[in-house]
Amino acid sequence: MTNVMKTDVAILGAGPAGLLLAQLLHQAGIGAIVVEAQSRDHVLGRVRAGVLEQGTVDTLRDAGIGPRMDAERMEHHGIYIQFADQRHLLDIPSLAAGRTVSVYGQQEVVRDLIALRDTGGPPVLFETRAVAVEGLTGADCVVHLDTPEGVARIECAFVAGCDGFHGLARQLVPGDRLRCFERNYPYAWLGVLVEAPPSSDAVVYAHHPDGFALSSMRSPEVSRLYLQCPADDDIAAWSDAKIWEGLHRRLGGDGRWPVNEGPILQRGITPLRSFVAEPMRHGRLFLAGDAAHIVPPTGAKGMNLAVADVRLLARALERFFAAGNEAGLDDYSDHCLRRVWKVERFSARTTELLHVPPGQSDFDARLQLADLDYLTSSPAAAASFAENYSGLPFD
Ligand code: RFL
Ligand code: PHB
Repeated sequence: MTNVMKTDVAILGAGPAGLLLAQLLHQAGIGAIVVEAQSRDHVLGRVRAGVLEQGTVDTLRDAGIGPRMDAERMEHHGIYIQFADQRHLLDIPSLAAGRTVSVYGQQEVVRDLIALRDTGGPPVLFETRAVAVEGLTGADCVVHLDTPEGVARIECAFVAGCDGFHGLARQLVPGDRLRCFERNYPYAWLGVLVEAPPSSDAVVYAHHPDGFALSSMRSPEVSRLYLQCPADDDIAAWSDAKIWEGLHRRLGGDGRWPVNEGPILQRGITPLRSFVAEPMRHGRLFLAGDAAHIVPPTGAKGMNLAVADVRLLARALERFFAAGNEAGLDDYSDHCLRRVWKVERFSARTTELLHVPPGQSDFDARLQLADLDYLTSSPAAAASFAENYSGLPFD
């Protein structure tokens, strides 16, 4: 017999977007069920984003994941921009009205949000894939599920599509209603998680003639490092020795800023992409996070954008369930997209500023150095960068 569940909001995906939405709805007394195609261990083990805007930290704290995040996050008062053999500090708080950014791994945010689910409120059904949805433009909808126990379904008033770039939700919007905007980049990031203390007290963004490199961290004992590599590169082509040689050369400044080596705990290649789907609503379906938009990771914005969407969606649903007021739901897509496009802009421009495209002309290489010089020497340029990096206002 088919298992039938009923709730107010079915949430597809237990990434940061889906898990945070579940918690915010729980706080507002709205029913929800989260379905996640992957296993719990898989979701907990994914190493991804690291930088949280102050608004994201505040939102997560209000959502109740504060204590461990506040004890373990590393609050940063700046970032380094390195190019032409010089390293420049951008003092983010002094440039952006006191706002800071924090380094706290996405997998820790996910772990904290799953831990909250284990103590009550909406359940997360792992290894449960949404395979179809009916009734999005009718009075109620039904989400059909594949579960380890067989097929099941959720009857609900709304569906939140928080199932990432490769999920089902965006495909539920009819082709003639959806417009997608996309850009692919001719390079990718090779990322390594390393058992070694961070090589610097702040995140370092390095432009080098061989390509971009980034030095970040996850804890006082674990570093996170990235190297620009060709878009079609194979991780098997990168021996440990080649990875370290690339990192020392691009980040090390001939020994002035040594890169700490250690065992490589995890490695992978991530393509870089900019993508926006419009609109972010179709009937009873609301898209949030990577399901609706992707940014290249250079600006450290992906998870922060997901949090911004979910804040708005939770507030709109709250107004609907408390007072039948649909204004927030009607405005959701336009409201999100105004901020999304500004963050797309910052992420694309920062990517172009720091990476070396294949076949770059000498003229473009000089322009890029002039851009970097302008950013690190003009207080106006630095303030504009810091305003975006520390996070544009939510509203
Ligand atoms: P997620 O995290 O992809 O979660 C979607 C979830 O949906 C599940 N799913 C389904 N579940 C049920 N039924 C279906 N049919 C389903 N289809 C899919 C998936 O299994 C998955 O668990 O999306 P969400 O929640 O929108 O979160 C987005 C963020 O994960 C992403 O934007 C960031 O990781 C991007 N990102 C960064 N963002 C930052 O804010 N700061 C950073 O410093 C930063 N660095 C990065 C990044 C992403 C990276 N990679 C690997 C893409 C660095 C990297 C290398
Ligand atoms: C990370 O720590 O993984 C990280 C930091 C800064 C970025 C992207 C990723 O821009």
